[in-house]
Amino acid sequence: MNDQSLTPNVLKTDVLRHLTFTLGKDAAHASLYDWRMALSYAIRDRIMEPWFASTRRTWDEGRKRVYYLSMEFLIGRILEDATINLGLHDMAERAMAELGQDFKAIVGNEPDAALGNGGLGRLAACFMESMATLGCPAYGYGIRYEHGLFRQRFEGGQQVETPEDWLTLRNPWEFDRPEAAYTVGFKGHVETRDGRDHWVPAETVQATAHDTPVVGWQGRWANTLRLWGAKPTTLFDLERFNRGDYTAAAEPETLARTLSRVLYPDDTTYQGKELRLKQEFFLTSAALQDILRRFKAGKHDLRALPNHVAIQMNDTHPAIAGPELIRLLIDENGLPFDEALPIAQACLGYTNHTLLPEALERWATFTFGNVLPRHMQIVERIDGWHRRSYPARPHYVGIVKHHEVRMGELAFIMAHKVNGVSALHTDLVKKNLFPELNRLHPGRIINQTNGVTPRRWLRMANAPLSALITDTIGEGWEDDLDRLKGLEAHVTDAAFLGAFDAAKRQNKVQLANWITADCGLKVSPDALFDVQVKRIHEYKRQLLNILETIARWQAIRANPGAGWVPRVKIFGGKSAPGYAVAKEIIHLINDVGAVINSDPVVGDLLKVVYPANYNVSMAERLVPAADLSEQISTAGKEASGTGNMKFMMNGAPTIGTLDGANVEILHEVGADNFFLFGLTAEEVMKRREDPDHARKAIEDSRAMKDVLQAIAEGQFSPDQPDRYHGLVHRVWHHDYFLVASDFEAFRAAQAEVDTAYHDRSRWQRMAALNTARSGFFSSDRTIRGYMQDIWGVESALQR
Ligand code: T68
Repeated sequence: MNDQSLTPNVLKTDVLRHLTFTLGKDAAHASLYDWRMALSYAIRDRIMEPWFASTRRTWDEGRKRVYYLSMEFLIGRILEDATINLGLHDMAERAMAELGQDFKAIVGNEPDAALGNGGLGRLAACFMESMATLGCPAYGYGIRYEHGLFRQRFEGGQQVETPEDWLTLRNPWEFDRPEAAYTVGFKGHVETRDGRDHWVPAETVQATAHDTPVVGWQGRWANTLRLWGAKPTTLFDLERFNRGDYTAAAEPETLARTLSRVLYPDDTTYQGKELRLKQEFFLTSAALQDILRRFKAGKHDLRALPNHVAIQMNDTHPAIAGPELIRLLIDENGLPFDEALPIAQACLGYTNHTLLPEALERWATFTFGNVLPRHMQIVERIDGWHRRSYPARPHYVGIVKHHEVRMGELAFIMAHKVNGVSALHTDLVKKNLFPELNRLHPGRIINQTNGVTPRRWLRMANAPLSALITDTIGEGWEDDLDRLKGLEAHVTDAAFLGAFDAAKRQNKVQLANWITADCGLKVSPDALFDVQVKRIHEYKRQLLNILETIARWQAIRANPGAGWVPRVKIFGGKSAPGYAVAKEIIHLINDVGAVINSDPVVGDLLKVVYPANYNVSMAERLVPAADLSEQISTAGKEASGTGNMKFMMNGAPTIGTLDGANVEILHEVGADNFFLFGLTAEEVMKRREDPDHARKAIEDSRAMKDVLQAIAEGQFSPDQPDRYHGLVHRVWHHDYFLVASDFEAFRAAQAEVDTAYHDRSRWQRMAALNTARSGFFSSDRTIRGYMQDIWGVESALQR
């Protein structure tokens, strides 16, 4: 839907009009922020037509809608992405240039919307974009956190967190909807009146909607991301205020504000905090009330709900949706439990993102029953119903056991489909996580391998490569990514490979300049850029990577003239603030970097870079410039990974284990174009049975011993030689993630990388084949799978 009436002159006029009348600024005194706001409003205006048209068509055609419930949406910046999807990029660039402004600087002025921790939140954002591109009528429901994920700084090499404040400046993308407000209750008690149960909450807050339009490729369709902010239900206790009790007078406001104040920064551990449970219920209850209000406006019988509504629970965080929907149906709409239950099940789907036991939500029945007394009753009823209806074997645990409510089991039982996020992960969900439920409900667990949006992660982030792709295979690959296969015919063409390499080099030069500006470090774009960016976690094994870096440093020092391939080791990522071991690993990476980067013996042969505050925008710089993608988790631990797909699309071969979606990447790209190493998930389990596995592996590896020795001696912490004694001890004695056992295999794979990189045309061919074979990992493919297999929703667009 390219807006034909729009010319650079019209756009310029729009920008100036917004500058004057929306922002009240004279162009002569406008700051970069002002120009960014004015351009954002001008671009936003162009989303209105497809947005309204999409809503109208969904109503008129009585279409089923998808409701994606997620505690996290890691959107990043919006302006450039919206501009590209509307087909207005070149025009905007020109219009701004004619106004004397630099488009790149303007889009770079936008703060990231960092309403997520990592993969799970970013997946939700990619899904929103793909649903809009595919014309899948959908709402995303989340929380409008005042503070997204914390900002990371390094002090003396250690992570320091400061609050993130994306909302201190105005957010041009959201529309406040004070009229769309719902009351959400907590605590209190349950009363029985006329034979029916009623929850009488002791505390209430108002959830108010803030809508952001999400426009798909070529502006053909737009959906809504509706984020809830919390407001007090009673503004202010005037009586208490007049008595001089100012703090108590403001109590309702305090409760409300804390609810949507801050995103919990733990990505894979679960803390059992009451406020988190309240946030989860706040999101879920507001969303379900909104869904039922919209459904009833269509005047349908509630029994038809599943024909119009598909609700997806992004992990168990919104798993209270099961009991809350039943509560709304029976307590507020008079349906009997036996009718409400199958209606709720037919609407609900549940996506599992992790097998890590420490990440599985389990609320103490005390906390759960205290915050949500009515839901506690309903959960017990669901559990009882399930135990009676599906006779399980003795090891079955159920939903409520040992004074805990198990949210995974609850989500499973309340959903008609449960999905894993990669083939391997789904297999393990069946075998290890829910074996008994899988037996009782065969066919309920299905796979939907993750994907990423090629609009943001290729077209927008990598302009040079995108231009080459279009030159080579023509237009239209952005929403039909399998067409990248067409590049394969060109990988024997030296001119094409040269152009592919030139695009990569252009990105590397840009990144090198940014690294100099951001970290004060010079790196050579001729070096191999070896990138590991993701949350810092033991299972992701940044430790393995830095240990190999130390081994490489030692080997270079021992023989500097051995024809080394120069490397830049790039790390990025945040640790959960309370995760001590992850923080120690961050400290070690920075300490090692300080020593290596100032070692004149290695010079350009090895550099270690760790820019602070990794986020979506930083990923957009790093991914297109990477030569090598590090995906080295302990097999069986990474549910899927999505960074791995972004690197592949951008022509970076993977060095990786057989974990998560790496398995499928390997399958697509072929073993010649992937550096595979390490124990398999099965071997990992076996290996752990040997209590001596780490010691044996270390004794078998001269390099590993030397590395641990250097760390233990304090070579990287001369000011505090015993700094890493605990860490070294853990590798020897509690190496749960098998760093020692995989170390030599990793080193060998890295040596193969060097060999392959030496051979320029071989490397270029590998890189190009990674892009050419990445079509499967478009989130469009993933969303088509959800639409067909889970939601039963059809596209409103005909292609
Ligand atoms: C990630 N999970 C998986 N969790 O680790 C990753 N958890 O393998 C997968 O690719 C991705 O999900 C998408 O499926 C997460 O990112 C969280 O961020 C998280 C947040 C809060 C609580 C628990």
